[in-house]
Amino acid sequence: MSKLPKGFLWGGAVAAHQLEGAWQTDGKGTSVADVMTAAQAGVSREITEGVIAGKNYPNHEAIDFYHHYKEDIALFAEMGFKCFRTSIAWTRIFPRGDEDSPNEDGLQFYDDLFDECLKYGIEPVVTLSHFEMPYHLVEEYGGWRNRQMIEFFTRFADICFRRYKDKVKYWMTFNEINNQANYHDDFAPFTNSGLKFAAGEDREQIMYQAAHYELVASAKAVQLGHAISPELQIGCMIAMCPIYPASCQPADVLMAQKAMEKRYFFADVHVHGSYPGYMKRYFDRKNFALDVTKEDLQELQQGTVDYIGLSYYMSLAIEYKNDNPQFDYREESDIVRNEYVEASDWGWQIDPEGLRYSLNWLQDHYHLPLFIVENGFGAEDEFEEDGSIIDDYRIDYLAKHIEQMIRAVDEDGIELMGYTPWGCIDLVSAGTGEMKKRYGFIYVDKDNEGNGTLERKKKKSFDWYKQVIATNGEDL
Ligand code: BGP
Repeated sequence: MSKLPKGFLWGGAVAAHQLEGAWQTDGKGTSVADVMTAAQAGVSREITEGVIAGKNYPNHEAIDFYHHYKEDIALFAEMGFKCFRTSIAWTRIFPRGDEDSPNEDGLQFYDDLFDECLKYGIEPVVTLSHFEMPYHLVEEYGGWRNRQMIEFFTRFADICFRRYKDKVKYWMTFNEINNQANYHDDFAPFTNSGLKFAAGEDREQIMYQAAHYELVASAKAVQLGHAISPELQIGCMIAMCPIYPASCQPADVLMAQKAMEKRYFFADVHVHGSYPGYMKRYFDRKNFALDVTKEDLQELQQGTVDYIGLSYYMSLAIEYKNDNPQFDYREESDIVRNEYVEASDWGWQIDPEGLRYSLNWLQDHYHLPLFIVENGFGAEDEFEEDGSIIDDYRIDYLAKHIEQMIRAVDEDGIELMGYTPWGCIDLVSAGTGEMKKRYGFIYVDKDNEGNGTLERKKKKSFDWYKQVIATNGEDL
């Protein structure tokens, strides 16, 4: 007897700009992801120093899902997917973002894509904004630092809900909305909110302002969607990365609690429709002059979400440093290595029990159904002599996480809608811009330099995941 409910939504997850390619096809406009060279986007870290320095983020072609989607969805169907999470590229629908009417060719592409999924009984699960927005809105309006974005986004959301309401039941508004809180890093605020910072600007204040406009836009979108069809399930999407105290010293425990508050208050606003007291105090203490109107607060109240989508890859640990009297979370200096868990080649700490902990934490705080819409292991795959890819490390990671997920449902009573591992087919890494950091059950022949035939090939994990789905998680 399976411990997961019947109808559990097994599937896989991707995002438009990381796999579609076809960046200028059928009237698509330029998005933030399309201009992410080191120089233009101000992107830091590996992207400036690494393999694609001086080039565009390799999403212009990516894995050309735009022209291969039928073949790819057939492979997902072969694995037994019940759902497929993707995003709609805003720039296919509104190429510049501020037009009055949408681009019909872009709308048609997603009609065809969703029809192809439904042909196999695969439910599309759709994120409206997954780390991209029309670049025109960044250049012309400053991205989400500008209140006008609310209007542009809700127009986009409205068109999508109306057009696809009979094909798509599960929606999410903003991918990993809380990740933009990493404002020290140029990458997260740029991809989430189209923010570029000038020297000397108060980045943190601008980020919270942008986040507020996004939260209001999300709440308005939820209301629009429900008015268009009460059948629609509209969720938020939170990057879940629990922060443990480095020790049981009370100051470490309090520090971890404060850090969790700063990272997850976004979910409070989405779910409860208001800002928690500790964030209001924080804004006051920092003297942030945020543009938050009475009408905004009403919108937040009226547009609370139906479920929480979450990504889970790793956990973190935090230590209290004596120079931080307010217990204000500073990821760059207070986060420490957790010696009890291992890490991937990219330093992501592997912690399957952290997934069970996260599901319990979220359920305790929000009392809403949960949906794991990302989880996975980025690794460099190598071919065996016979041309096969034996990705036991990926199977091991996923099996251990699925096991903890099942225990959360079975032993802890978590209400879980489904599980869609990230990058079910190899795609461009969001954080590093690399192709070599692969997550897929399906290998795609494309390298960091943009070379390759784009041929698709099943890895060992393909058959393994097929069996997991067929047994509803019994056979790991
Ligand atoms: C999440 C994003 C995805 C994705 C994933 C893996 O934060 O929602 O878009 O890419 O992380 O990250 P990376 O691609 O950096 O390995």
